[in-house]
Amino acid sequence: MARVLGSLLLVAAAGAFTVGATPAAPRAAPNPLARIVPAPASVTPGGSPYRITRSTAIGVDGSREARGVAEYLADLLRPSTGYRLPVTTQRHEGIRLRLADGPFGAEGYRLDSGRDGVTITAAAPAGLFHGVQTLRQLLPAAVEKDSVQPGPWLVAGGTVTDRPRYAYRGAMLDVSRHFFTVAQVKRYIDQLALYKINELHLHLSDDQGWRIAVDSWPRLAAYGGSAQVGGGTGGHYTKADYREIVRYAASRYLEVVPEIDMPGHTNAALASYAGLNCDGTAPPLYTGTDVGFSSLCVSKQVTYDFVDDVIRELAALTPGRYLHIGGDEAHSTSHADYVTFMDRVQPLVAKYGKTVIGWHQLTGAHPVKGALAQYWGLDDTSADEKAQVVKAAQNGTGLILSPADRVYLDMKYTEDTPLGQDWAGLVEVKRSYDWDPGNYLAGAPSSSIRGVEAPLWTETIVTNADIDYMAFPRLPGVAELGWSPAATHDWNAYKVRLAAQAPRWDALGIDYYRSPQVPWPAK
Ligand code: NGO
Repeated sequence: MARVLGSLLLVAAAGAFTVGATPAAPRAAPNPLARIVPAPASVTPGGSPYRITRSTAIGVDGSREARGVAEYLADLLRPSTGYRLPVTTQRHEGIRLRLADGPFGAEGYRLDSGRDGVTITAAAPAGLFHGVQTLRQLLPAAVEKDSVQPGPWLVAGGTVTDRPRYAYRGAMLDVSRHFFTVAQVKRYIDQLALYKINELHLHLSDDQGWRIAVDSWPRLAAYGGSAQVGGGTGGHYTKADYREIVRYAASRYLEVVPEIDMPGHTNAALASYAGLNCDGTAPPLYTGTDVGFSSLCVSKQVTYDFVDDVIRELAALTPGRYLHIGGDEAHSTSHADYVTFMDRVQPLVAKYGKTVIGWHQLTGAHPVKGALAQYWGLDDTSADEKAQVVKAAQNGTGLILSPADRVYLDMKYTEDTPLGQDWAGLVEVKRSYDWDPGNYLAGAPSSSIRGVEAPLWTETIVTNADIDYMAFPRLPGVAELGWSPAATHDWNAYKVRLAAQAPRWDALGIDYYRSPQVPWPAK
């Protein structure tokens, strides 16, 4: 009795719950509005919670997009609630998704929750989708399970008004060092969507493997894709596979950014076509993890015919705006050749209607107008190198920040981490979160900072469990750096919100690193 009273008091103290029509149901305080990751721009708790019940429907206006988001939400909620949750355009008690003019931008939303329902309002479908991710986190973690759970399914009362700090919030998966299937990529996409990440960068080629079918150069995938680190069988995406990844990502409001890394990191291509080599001799396939030993032949015309074909075919598969051309660690290309190569290749990206992204070494050449550079240096990268990047930013090059000693998800957490590398240092959860993209590169105009991206290089990463362990719990922190206003940044508050995500990961089957820096709930 004391316990029942205690929990009722707790619920009453949370200002959250009126004893309702079904007294037999277990009482629980709903997740507080202030527990969301990434932290919303503004949260005003208050009023009664909404309870999803057997009679809840999901109301939408007439648009196809709102209906699509509503169906996605219904698919999320049906297995664990066991409710029918029809999607309807009729007025109905329950959850409503509304597209309406308002100060929401391309991705923002407002979520209003009270006794009679939850309404998500946005100016664009992506905003509705992100609002749905917030609603998801307001529900108990058990909502993520794929079998019927007891509930109750309470959503705390109040209002969340939210929009992202940065338009570019990315995650990269290196599918070259180890190949990951379409199903594995989809699984990662679903994890990214939960944290409102909106860019999926796929590192599709490197020394160890070429992973995308190119009809005009079929040996790239057929032969160049047949290896991976450690000598496994590799693999590649057919065009249909790749379209399916793009379609699935789009259904989660992620844009796919394909990368063909050039002129270095090209052994898989050089092994597939002898003619691409300056000496006309194809090297063997490579299954090690060294970098910097390969280069396309800058002086041969066939190199540019090859790049033109690859970019044309890849651009045709890409509804997104960007095409990433790599450009890192071209240690086997002279500086003059590097500049010549980039001067010839960047216009090919524009020729096929796409915008260039390159690793930040591109700023040592002549980044074309509109190009973005992805910074992957360290806190202690030389002042000269940082100055080169900052100067490009001052001249209009946009920046995506991926500092390797902060957000490389392949870095070990501690010396004892079984997976990963440590060339950039050890990156515990606090270190990964505790920096500000807005003032990271002194002198870079704030308008040049387009966002952040967390790369997951896969020299040591093979399975879903490996991905989970390296991405969680660091990935949500990078997502928060990209989404949340700088004013919300506070490690001590963040670590509590982060800890509260753990039951959700358990329910989703995500196998995370239990960092001692985070006050995890007992298992
Ligand atoms: C570097 C290198 C990659 C490695 C990665 C491993 C960049 C941009 N180039 O990052 O080839 O896989 O480190 O951490």
